[in-house]
Amino acid sequence: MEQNTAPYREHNRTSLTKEKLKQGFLDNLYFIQGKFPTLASRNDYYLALAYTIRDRMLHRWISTATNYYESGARTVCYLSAEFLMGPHLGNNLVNMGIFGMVKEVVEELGLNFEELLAQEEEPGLGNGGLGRLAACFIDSLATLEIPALGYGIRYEFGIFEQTIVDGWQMEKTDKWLRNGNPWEVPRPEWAQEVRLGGHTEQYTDENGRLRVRWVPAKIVLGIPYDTPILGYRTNTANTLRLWKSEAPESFDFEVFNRGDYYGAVDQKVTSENISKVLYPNDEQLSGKQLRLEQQYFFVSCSLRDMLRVLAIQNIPLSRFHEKFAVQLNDTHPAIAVAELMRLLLDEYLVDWDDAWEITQRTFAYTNHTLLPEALEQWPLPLFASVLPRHLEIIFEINSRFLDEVRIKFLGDEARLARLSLINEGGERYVRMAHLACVGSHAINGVAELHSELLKQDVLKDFYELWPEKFRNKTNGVTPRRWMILSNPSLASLVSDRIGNGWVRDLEQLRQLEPMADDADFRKEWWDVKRANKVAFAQYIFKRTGILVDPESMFDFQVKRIHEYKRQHLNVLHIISLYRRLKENPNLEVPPRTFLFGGKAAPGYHTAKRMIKLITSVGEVINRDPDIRDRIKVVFVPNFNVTTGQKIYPAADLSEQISTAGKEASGTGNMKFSMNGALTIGTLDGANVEIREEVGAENFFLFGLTADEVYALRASGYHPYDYYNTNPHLKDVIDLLRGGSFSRGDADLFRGLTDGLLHHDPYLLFADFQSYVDCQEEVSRAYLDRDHWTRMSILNAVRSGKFSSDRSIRQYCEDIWKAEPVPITLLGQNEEPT
Ligand code: GL2
Repeated sequence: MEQNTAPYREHNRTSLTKEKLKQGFLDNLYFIQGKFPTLASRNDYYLALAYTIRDRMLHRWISTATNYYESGARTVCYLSAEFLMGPHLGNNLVNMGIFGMVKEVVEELGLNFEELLAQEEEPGLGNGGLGRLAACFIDSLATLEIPALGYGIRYEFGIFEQTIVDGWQMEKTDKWLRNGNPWEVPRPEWAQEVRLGGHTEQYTDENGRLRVRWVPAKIVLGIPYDTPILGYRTNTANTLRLWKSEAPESFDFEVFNRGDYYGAVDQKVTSENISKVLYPNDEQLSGKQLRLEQQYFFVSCSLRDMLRVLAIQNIPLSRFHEKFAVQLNDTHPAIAVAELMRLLLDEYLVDWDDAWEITQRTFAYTNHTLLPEALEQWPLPLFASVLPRHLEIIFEINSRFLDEVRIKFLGDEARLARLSLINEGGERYVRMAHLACVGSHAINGVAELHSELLKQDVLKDFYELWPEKFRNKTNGVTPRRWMILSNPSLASLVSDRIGNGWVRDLEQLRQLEPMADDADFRKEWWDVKRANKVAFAQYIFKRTGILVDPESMFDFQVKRIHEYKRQHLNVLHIISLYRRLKENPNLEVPPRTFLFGGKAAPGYHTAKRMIKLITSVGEVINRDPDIRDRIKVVFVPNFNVTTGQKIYPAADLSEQISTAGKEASGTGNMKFSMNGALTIGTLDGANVEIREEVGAENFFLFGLTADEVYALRASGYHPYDYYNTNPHLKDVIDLLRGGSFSRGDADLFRGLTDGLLHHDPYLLFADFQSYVDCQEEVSRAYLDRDHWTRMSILNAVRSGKFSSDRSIRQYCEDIWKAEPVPITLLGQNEEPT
């Protein structure tokens, strides 16, 4: 049906005048929420506003889909088990360029705009950096007008909500959908069937060829829920497509008709379980069957969805890899390699060699971690019980692959064992990283150092086999959410001087470099930071009851709680400073507020005790009258995207203190630097590149390098020797061991201190003195406000490299070969009627 779309432009639901926005808002309150103002709740108002904005996004969304359909453009598919989106409303307003106008509209209606923004439950469908990276990437893809889809799982429960009770972390389920989600549109007509379990059978087809049939034990339905993703001030609205699992009705009925009502109900429940909850483990494999089912579930739905699109666009199957560039965000979706092979071989009857060529040309793999405990492996029996056909295919891929290795490295049996897709040492496992490497044409790390270490260590054998597959793509973050939305005062200070071209081209910030020498500008810069700190101090008081002084240096470490990230090294320094202040009240150090935030995986007991350590040390210091508020320690509960938006703009100092060689990249480090915080950090992950960009003189460096860490371990590391020879360190550890921070309970932190004294796998003791010395340098620097502000300005204006737009441009050029497709809005050339 042909349709004139022009009338939609001046409609109550699409027009961007203030009057029409008001009318649209009131209409939505009435017709969607079924309320009038006296009865409406804050949530009703939020939803009415959200729908008013969504209405205005739909024209772009529909136009984008139409343009893509007509151009048949190459499409990037970003497969990720996590998308940590954060609240949509504010971001959509920023990207549409109507934030200010909508704020006015809402206020003219007598409502509190900030309250309505805060009403949105954030979709926390990710654990940390990896999931948030996916969110920044889809923002940049849309902004750069690249045809792209994000594919993932619509978890009913996202990352748990953290509360702190008696200093310990408590977890509450995240019921983010309970008040409705206005941003998603279900598309049941594009549901996909996913098979699980069962066995395989051989049969001979009509041409006499031996084929394999998979007879599954169960089938679940995947229902796509689509969310529009706007580019910044472009017409592009791409799609985030998240799959929800449901029981297929026909299946229910079969069991039901056999009279087994409870069996049918059971099946419904187990089917819905698949997308029920996000596993809250960060860089730790869970080994659970349900997790493998989740991975396969969303991968299978997504690949079938691509095949559906290919069919509608009449593109032959042999050109699958020309139509789609599929990125594997870590190994979570790596089963896609075997699934695409299975679809091509068993369902589309393509020959092995052709299928394999399509597969390899389709996929590219990003590795996100060097931690051995995070590399996914599935026990063979478990794998076989969930995906029997895929295991056969993986064996076949492996046998052909190992033949290739045998020829290249004649007689090198040890290498074959190391490279094999199957880990045969003892219990047998499928190695998902190996499957991803073999099935992809490109493999990348997420920061220069990380990509080098992959080549030298974790993926060394693959590098020696296929050096041409390896590259680096340093991470980035979106300046739309992490500057404009979260730090509007800083953004307008910048735009007042250089216009707003920097929002799409962050390198333009460098034009402000000379302003670092301008005293007036420095004053304005300081005032913005100061106001952000005042706002954050109020927030802290509300959330924790702790009063902090906005004059003090705000020193943040926010990220997942992990031993390798070394929050406890930060605590050791705090204790040593506390000790020195008690001994010498005249010590010349600026007042400092040490702020921590981050979640611990519920089963990671050491991490949970690290939280208790932070809160316990805080409890003692915060009420010690000798300290007179010169230092405070605060644990900010429930660190997530929303709290992050308040934190980065309020930071003076950013703690990036992981053991060198352990943090693949980090992205919080970039958000801090962009917002004018200085970094104290090791030469790890992207810190290395941040220091290169902002200048060594504007970065506080300490600690061993990755090479030194390696050498120290190789020569035998004895943490006890550091304890014995460094009286400051000994003092700190002895205070902890004596119960000074645990109300005399010498056992509370015994596990932590003994672990450090006898093992210290992350080398806290080796780096302790260097860290403490560097912190002294930080304190001295903060006393010189002018100089500090200068460094702060230079950090922000030299952070252009860390825009996710730069990362995405590089992925497009080097890996995806994807080009922008500018969108013409439908009806643009037609007269409104
Ligand atoms: C991580 C890395 O630990 C982190 O350093 C990196 O910045 C992000 C994004 O590339 O990926 N890997 C990982 O498994 N999680 C991360 O945050 N969860």
